[in-house]
Amino acid sequence: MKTTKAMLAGFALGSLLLAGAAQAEHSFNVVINAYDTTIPELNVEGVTVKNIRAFNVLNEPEALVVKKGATVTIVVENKSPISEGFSIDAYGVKEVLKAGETKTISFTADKAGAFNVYCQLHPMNIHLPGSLNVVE
Ligand SMILES: [Cu+2]
Repeated sequence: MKTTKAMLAGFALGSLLLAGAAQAEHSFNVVINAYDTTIPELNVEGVTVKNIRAFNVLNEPEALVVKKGATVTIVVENKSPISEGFSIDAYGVKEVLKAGETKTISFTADKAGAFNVYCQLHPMNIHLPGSLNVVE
């Protein structure tokens, strides 16, 4: 009887330790920010161009690093004045966030590698691309 109880306790403890090791969690706060670079007037090769507007959209932080097998939670906040996308193809993530919107995305990082984090709505050249790095 005594042996059985001790074995059960040992088994339960072992299970807890295993579960603890397997359930590493990583949480990130990502901010999609827009920098409005309005230039009122620009003269290029004798031609005057007015009201040049460009948005530079940055994902902050640029690199998310997690251990393979971890549960990943990313809280994405869109501070851009327009809708922005948030995609990680390898993990089936494809979200659209309206201006000012915040979304929480969760998945298990079960594939190792470096994956692009990008906005699927706009050309790549107005965004600074981000990456998700899943390490063994
Ligand atoms: Cu975008």
